[in-house]
Amino acid sequence: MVLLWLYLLVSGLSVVHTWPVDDGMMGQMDEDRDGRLNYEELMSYVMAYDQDGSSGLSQDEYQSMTRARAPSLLGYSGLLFNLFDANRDEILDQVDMLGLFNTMDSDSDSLVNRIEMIRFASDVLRKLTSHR
Ligand SMILES: [Ca+2]
Ligand SMILES: [Ca+2]
Ligand SMILES: [Ca+2]
Repeated sequence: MVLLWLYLLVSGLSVVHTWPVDDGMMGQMDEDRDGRLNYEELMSYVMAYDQDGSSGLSQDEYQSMTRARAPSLLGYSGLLFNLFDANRDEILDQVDMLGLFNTMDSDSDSLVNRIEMIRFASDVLRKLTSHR
C-alpha cells in the first residue's frame, strides 16, 4: 500500500500539517474503488455527517467530520468551512459541494483523480496559510 501524504510547512508556525490525500482521504471516499472520486461519492461521504438530516452540514457537523476524518485539520475546521461555504449561508449543502467538486475536477471529466485531489488539497492548504 502506497501512502501519499501532502506536507505543508506553515510559515511562522514551524508546524507541519499533513493531509492524507491518497489512501487516507481518497481511500475513504472512493466507494467503488476505481481510484477516482465522483460527485455521488463526495456527497455520500459528506452527508454521512448530516446528523439532523437537513441535507447540509452545519459548522458543528462539519467539525465532527473533520475530527473523524482528518483530525490534523481540526484547528482549521472553521476556516475550511467558510472556504467551502461558497454562498455563505452557514450550511454546506449540495450547491456548495457541487461547486467544490467542479473546482477539484480541473479537467471537467466529472471524476476527480488522484492528481486533481492533490492539486486541490495543496491549493486549499495554500489558502489556509494566506489567512494567517
Ligand atoms: Ca470512485
Ligand atoms: Ca452554503
Ligand atoms: Ca477530472
